[in-house]
Amino acid sequence: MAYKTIDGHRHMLYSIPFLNEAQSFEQANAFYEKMNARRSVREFSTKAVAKQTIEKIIQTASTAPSGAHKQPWTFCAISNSSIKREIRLAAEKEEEENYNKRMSARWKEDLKAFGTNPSKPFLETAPWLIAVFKQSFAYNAHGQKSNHYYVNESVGIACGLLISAIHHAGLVTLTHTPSPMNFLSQICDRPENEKPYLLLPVGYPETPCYVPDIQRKSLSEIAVFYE
Ligand code: IYR
Repeated sequence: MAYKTIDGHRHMLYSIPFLNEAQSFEQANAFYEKMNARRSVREFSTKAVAKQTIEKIIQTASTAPSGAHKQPWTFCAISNSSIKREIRLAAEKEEEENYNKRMSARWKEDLKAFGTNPSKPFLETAPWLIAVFKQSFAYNAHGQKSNHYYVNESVGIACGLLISAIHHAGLVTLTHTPSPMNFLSQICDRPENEKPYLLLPVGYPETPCYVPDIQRKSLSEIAVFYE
């Protein structure tokens, strides 16, 4: 029996390939090794990335679980150079304000290891920018307002999958949050139920490419086991 009905709604039979303990550890370890090699990158090559690759990466992000399966996200993928330039100029304008006025001395001190500053050339050099929008609510086919739930959690999870998919495709990205980023709503012409969430340049790393020499926390620093 492939289906059963619960409260009038169809549920379908589901299974995943069984992995024994050794196979499961092997896969867990291999994926860790893969993901541990991911780094946030700020130096992008101008080398093109095929639109179909970006499409698949976005489809992967949209496999994320979401509150009541509302999938409260919109991914705007931009390769158009004049739109990228417009985004760069607007982001740099906000970042100038941030670095010179809004950010505390301690915050700027915390960022020194990353060598960041208001200049964001990667917003033009990267072949693609993905602007992620969260949908606070939606309108259904009848024009009625439909609620969305756990929007930040849902879109955050989708962005995690997006970043993993980018890495898996041999590409790099940066979780960029120019702040405030309302300018993205205007430039991408998004409706009022959508708010900008993250801006991710996507492409190949520049060669050579340098990243900060930083360490990840150890397992004992991040996990507590209750056995
Ligand atoms: N948005 C600024 C500042 C910045 C803030 C944090 I927290 C970072 O981890 C990195 C940068 C910028 O993009 O430069």
